[in-house]
Amino acid sequence: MQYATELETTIRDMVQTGRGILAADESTPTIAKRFIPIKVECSEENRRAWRSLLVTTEGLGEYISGIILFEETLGHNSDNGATIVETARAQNIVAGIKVDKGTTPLALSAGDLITRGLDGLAERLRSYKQQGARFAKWREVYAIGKQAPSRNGIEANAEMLARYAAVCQDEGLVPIVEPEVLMDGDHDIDRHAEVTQAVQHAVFHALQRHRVALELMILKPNMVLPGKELRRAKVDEVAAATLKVLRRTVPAAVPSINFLSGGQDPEEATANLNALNQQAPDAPWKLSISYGRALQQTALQAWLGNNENVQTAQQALLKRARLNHLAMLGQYQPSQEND
Ligand code: 5MM
Repeated sequence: MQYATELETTIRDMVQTGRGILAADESTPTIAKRFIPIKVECSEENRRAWRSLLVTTEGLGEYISGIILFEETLGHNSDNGATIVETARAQNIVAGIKVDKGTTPLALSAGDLITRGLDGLAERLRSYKQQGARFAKWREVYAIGKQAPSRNGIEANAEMLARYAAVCQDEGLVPIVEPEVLMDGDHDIDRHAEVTQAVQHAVFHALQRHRVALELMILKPNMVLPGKELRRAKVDEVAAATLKVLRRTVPAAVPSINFLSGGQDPEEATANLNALNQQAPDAPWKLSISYGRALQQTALQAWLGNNENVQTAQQALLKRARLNHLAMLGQYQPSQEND
């Protein structure tokens, strides 16, 4: 592989004990949704200001090793005048880029989605790399229904993730592979486990078929949870169900599993990660984060689009990053929320 050394360096910089990834790659419609509750207009300047606030948080690099950005942000400067990418780098945070172009229904496969964006991907990656991106991220989404996802949906999505990952490694960017089985609905935890297992199984088959080097990628999966409409499961139950699926499907060659938060409350996402690390201190992979909402939510609520609130919002972000750092070490306690 042409860029093996470069990929190894990026993995080494990103996969570190006690540090995780901040997902700040919301597309414009998604960040607009995040701004609605705080009544902030989704203008380009507000999006820039928000991402600037995140990367200029002093001390963030102690707990965060990577940040996923949206395409537009690669061209933005932070408030200190440097690019967002350079500002992250100054904190020892590697910048990466979401390269998928969102989901669309999978034709003739009711209930299944498929993600777009493979056409021209290699050319786009070359240009993102010139702008400082060292890793990429692609998400496939699986909604649970009576018949969904179908076998066809699972295979088609796995193929997309593997083709994307192969192109990334061929261009020297570490791929984050994100198959997200949604927690929307009233399915129980066993059904979520069953689907997550089938999805991961197919993803790793496809990755091997496409010769993706498992040592040079990061997996970003969902935790195994009951549907949102049911009661919240106990942390030990979530950790046990999640580990069972991961042990059955994820080869030990994968260096790190960085969970998405998927709509969990920030405290719930931290507590579940902590239980995972407590139950599997000797897991072959790091068990870390690539949280979006669970890292940003409290900071957004503190910011409210007001410059005067920047420092308070940064403290809120730093607090969540620090508590998740403790959870990566299995040392988090809910009482630390009050520190
Ligand atoms: C599942 O979403 C990813 C992780 O975020 P959460 O921890 O909030 O679940 C996130 O990286 C997502 O892929 C991006 O926000 C992009 O989402 P859209 O919907 O804009 O493609």
